[in-house]
Amino acid sequence: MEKEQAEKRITELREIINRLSYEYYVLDHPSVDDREYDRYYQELLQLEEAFPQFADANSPTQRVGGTVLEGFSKVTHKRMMLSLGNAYNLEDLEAFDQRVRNEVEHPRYVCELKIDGLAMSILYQNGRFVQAVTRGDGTVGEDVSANVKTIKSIPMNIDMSGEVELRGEVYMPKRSFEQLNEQRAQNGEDLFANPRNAAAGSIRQLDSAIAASRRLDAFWYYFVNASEYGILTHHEAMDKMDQLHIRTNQERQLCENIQQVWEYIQTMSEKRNSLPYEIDGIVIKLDQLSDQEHMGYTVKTPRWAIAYKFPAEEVSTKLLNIVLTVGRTGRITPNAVLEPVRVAGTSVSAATLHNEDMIKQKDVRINDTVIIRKAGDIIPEVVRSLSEKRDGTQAPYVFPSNCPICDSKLVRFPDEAAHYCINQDCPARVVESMIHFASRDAMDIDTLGDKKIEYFHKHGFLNTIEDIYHLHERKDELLELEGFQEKSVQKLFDAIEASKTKPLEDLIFGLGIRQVGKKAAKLLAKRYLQIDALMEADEEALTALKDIGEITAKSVVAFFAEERNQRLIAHLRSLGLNMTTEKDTALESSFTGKTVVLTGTLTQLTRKEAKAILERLGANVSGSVSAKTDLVIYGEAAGSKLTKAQQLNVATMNEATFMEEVNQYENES
Ligand code: 1X8
Repeated sequence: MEKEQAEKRITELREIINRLSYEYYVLDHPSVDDREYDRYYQELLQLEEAFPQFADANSPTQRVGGTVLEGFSKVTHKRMMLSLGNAYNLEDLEAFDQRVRNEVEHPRYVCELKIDGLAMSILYQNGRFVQAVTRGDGTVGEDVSANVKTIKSIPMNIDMSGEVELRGEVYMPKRSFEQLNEQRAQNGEDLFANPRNAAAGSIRQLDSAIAASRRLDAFWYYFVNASEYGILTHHEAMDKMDQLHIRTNQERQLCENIQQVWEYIQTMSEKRNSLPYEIDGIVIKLDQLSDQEHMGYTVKTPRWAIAYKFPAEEVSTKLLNIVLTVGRTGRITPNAVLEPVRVAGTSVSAATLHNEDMIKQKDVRINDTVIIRKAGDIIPEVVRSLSEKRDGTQAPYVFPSNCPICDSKLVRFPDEAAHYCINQDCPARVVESMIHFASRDAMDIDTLGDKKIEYFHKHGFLNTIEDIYHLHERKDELLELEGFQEKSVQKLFDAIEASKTKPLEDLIFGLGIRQVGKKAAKLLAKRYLQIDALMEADEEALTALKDIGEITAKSVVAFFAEERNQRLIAHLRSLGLNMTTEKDTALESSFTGKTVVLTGTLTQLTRKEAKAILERLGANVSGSVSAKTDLVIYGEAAGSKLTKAQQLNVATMNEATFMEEVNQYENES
């Protein structure tokens, strides 16, 4: 065959196959049988082999997988991928509607199914699929293009020039999930707990041939830059996506008011189980794009949309026992030991009972039949006990008066629901404190995990935080323990040594002061710069800090007032741990309360988006530069505003630095 002729036929075959795939995978309505499809496919394969000069990465023949990656590269989203705020009942929805009505005159909503899969962003450039990125932490995701490309319903070519960014959900259909698990059971492999985990596991495969074999699919529900194409409403954007042969969910519905939204929710709740894919709620969006823009964003979620979450699945099981665990602060948590039962995709055998009051209030007794569910679909909890099922063997639960670990008397402080073991040497507390100290968010000694700490404690190597830094002195003894070789022990010592230089905020957090979480620790570190200064701070000074309340202040003062804690700090200092931090000028809070001016052409986001981000970070965005301006952020071709800022000695920042700062902040929050 002639070259020109071959090229023409290749193009033609690709178009035919793409159309047939569209009919089959998107419309679910094939016009030809599999054999005919296969003939076209084979013809294309042969021609491409004979004429390799016409190869195209987006050809239908290139979608069977085969690329094996070393890892996924990180990609920063041009616009953050936010999560949605939740609504659990009509009241929540009415409150959302009220917030909207306070700012928008005649809101219309679009209701859609909330697909239980993995959020994904895909990008087309001049009609060609170029990239698929996972949500990640919302700011930075992973490039999973090779795997997403194997999802046949996703067109590799669309009839739209310029850039098109779409967001949607990659999921595993219920049937594919069942087949996959059946197959895994036969092969003696671990089963996936639910379709979402199976989809996530498949998308994380480095070998795209495996991903291809997993029969994933996707729905697309957001045309990110629709307004650039003159589209004015979300429902038009969805229609446009249909025209482009993008697979959208057809159950969407325009609603004129929140009552109609509620009716849609009722209808879909009934339809839920008969759908071939899992949904975990309904998404409600303001239809008018200008209204969306007007409502804007909070730090974490759009204000123009909300997710109604279906009530959690509830099941009954037997409560076999109640056992207490002791946290690092000495706080006692009662836990229900349950007869294992499947809830929301996983087997559950334990659930928290929170505290004594909760047990009393729900009158939960050992041997009761109880209703359990997963709060937020993750943490198992006991909803109530079924008293009608008692057989006389259930006595009201009496909360133990002594610590289950060290037997010292438990204390319940006024105004607190929890009991505490106040024995500072309680082994459970000691171990938990060390686990917390070494954990990722604290000193990040990654080779010193929970199990190892417990093991070392049991064998007398670790009794206090200080002991961690003396471990190397007992190297010979350690090497005698089972499973510890020269190499692993050295790695452990290196990690411990490296932790000595961790920033002050991590140390403060690692100390496990009650009420002092990651955020407060950072605040205290930045404010006091040295641990000595913090140790000397009184309640009044601490309370004066923004975001530090009275309870936290009291707790900090009490912690450092204790002699053993003073000794701990002194000891850690003598061991060479870092106890200071530099004054940080360029940090996320530098935007808070500042007057910021944007100028020039930004390349990574629009002016409006930059403004929205700054406002979310607490800045005041102004249009003109004056002596009152704190910061000018400039893009390309910045003109007089930048010059004026320099004349007035106003701080300036380029776009790249601004993006870095924003990302850093979003990563931390
Ligand atoms: C998440 C989801 C959205 C939709 C469907 N399923 C989801 N899991 C939708 O818009 N129809 S929107 C969304 C998000 O914004 N995080």
